[in-house]
Amino acid sequence: MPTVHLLDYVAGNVRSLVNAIEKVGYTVEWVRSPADVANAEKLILPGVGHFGHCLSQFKNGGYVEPIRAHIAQGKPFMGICVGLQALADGSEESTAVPGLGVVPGQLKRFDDSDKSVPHIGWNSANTSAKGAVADESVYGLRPDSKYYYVHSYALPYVEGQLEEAGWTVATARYGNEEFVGAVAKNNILLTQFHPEKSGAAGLRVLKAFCDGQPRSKLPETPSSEAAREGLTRRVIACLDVRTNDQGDLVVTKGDQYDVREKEGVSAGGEVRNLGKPVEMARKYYEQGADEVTFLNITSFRNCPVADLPMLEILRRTSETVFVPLTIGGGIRDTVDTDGTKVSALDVASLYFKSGADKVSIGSDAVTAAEEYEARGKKLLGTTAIETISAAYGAQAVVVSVDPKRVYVASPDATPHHTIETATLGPNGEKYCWYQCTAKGGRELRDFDVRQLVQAVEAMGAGEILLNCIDKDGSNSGFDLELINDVKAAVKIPVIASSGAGNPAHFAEVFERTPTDAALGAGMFHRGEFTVKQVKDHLQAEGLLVRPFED
Ligand code: 1PR
Repeated sequence: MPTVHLLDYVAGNVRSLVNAIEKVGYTVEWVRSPADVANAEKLILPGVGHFGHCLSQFKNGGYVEPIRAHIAQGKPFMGICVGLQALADGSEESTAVPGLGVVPGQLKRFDDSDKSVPHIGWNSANTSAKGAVADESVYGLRPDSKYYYVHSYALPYVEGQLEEAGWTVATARYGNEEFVGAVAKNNILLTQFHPEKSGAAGLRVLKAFCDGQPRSKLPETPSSEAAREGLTRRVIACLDVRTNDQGDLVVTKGDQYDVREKEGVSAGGEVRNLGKPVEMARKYYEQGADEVTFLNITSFRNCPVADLPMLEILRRTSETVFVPLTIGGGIRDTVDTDGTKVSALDVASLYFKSGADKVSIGSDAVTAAEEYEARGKKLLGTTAIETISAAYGAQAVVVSVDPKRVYVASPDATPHHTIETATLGPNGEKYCWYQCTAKGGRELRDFDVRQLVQAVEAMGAGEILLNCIDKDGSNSGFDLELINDVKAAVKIPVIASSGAGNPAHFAEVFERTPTDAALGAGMFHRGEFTVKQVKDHLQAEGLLVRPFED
């Protein structure tokens, strides 16, 4: 198989990129020293995390001049995400560190006064009238395709500026900000999105780069509706995984977190077995899931470092599933079976190396947030959230929240933040607060959800996975009051979870709350609805979704 060289200078999930390159028919050779760059014909520079950190590593490693030489010789070069940003003049994220100045422009942070930051999800990379010929596809990009982005800083699009310098530009729109999704010129292709995480649309871009096919004909000119720009409504399939009584890792699903059968042939307390994790993840990918999340729900009973089956599940899933993968369960400082201390960062690194794009932290986040509050909101820099966020970027750290409603007669009855609720309590109470729990709902804490989400946002979490124990497995729709309350408290994206029972529930949560994504589990696992049916319904309601491409 022909080869592509990949520069190995940053942390992050390069496994998915390797898998995607192999999927399009190439093998990867690693560039592990500046001297290796000279051997590369086609070179890809991946990048995640902090602009300044990446560039410093890149410069200290002695890569700047070899890369400039590679580009100057006219050899194919592709930069992905921070790999694009590194070639700009500089970034607001790290003003002291200049970029390589190949692409004119300064990266700016998205304005978070009217939208969540980071920008996470599927958006366009539309070349129409931005330097491209009307019916031409640049590196396989199509105006009606969507690509996976995850970043807080972007190159603002200024009409005509890059085009005048000879670049073809593909743009995306987030809120009222138009930014550069990809740029191409001669032998250079730079994408702000992750092609390796963008399903078939992204694989097409990688293939066009690897095949040396910068221009091709668009199969058809899409309608303006199909080419509508903007962040799509993200639909996530979640797989709760645990060992059943026979010792097999299975996908399970609880009602209010109780995963044992209550009726039917396996009644009597067997762990519900809804299928095999890798096969089910693939099925949801093929149905058009925008992301797949695995939660190892009994992690606290075992040491995750020894929990090799979850690592294997990720490795196998990332070979066939080219959308973002999140893994949760047991991300915390721990002690291995041989007594060695293993930091949360090391645990997370193992997962990232195995194909995860994000880790989800549950119980440990509650403890860390309580301690942060008790210290008078001072950051320590040593918590799992902080260390993983510093090394891999905020976008790689999800905090999974497992709250439970506590009803009170009036707000004065508790020191916690309450909401007035339309769903009255058992004694007609009109107010409730949301109590944080840990260890899968087993431990109740004197800490409310607002305290938790604000603390973890300050610590560097990039996203909240907002479950609700009262709603979990109920098929009665999401807890809209909880979601609205949490959205009002933080700037980072929120994933609504728990209670989805049919496609209309997804439309409802997107229409009646500003949630950034919505997650379903049981309704998909039981085969009642497919992800595609949910997305078709959202589209019929006029909501923008990512079209599934084969
Ligand atoms: O605490 O860092 O080890 O992480 C453990 C993780 O496992 C947490 O994210 C926690 O939410 C999860 N977890 C623990 N116990 C259970 C359980 O069910 N017994 N599952 C559990 C939580 C909740 C959602 C679920 C939605 C949607 N699962 O992921 O998929 O509620 O369900 P639905 O659409 O069927 O209503 P740590």
